[in-house]
Amino acid sequence: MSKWIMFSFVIVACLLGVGVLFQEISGRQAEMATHAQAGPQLKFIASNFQFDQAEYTVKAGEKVTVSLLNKEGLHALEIVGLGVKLDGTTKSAEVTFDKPGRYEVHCTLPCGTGHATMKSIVIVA
Ligand SMILES: [Cu+2]
Repeated sequence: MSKWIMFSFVIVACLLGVGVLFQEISGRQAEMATHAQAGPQLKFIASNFQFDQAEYTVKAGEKVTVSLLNKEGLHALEIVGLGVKLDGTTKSAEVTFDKPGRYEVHCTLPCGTGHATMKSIVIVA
């Protein structure tokens, strides 16, 4: 009988060990993913019916990761004149903004009553 108890303890200890190992591995992977995303970011957070900022500024000539996060509702965007389009399928893009200027950003997915006025500006300086 005590053999079985010992055996059970060994099995439980092994499972705990494996669990801790996996937790460490997934933690490290999350950390690596964060590092891979380093660099200039241009993040649009969309809700009904606006983007989180009225103006976004990026440096001219710098490679930027542009991304869209729908916090509320379903939205897509276009940076007019730069050919940048993001939606539910393409959630991020690497873009180098070459020409300084002001570019309009608007929602390209009919999302509801405030859709027509869902706009923002990207300033490339
Ligand atoms: Cu919209």
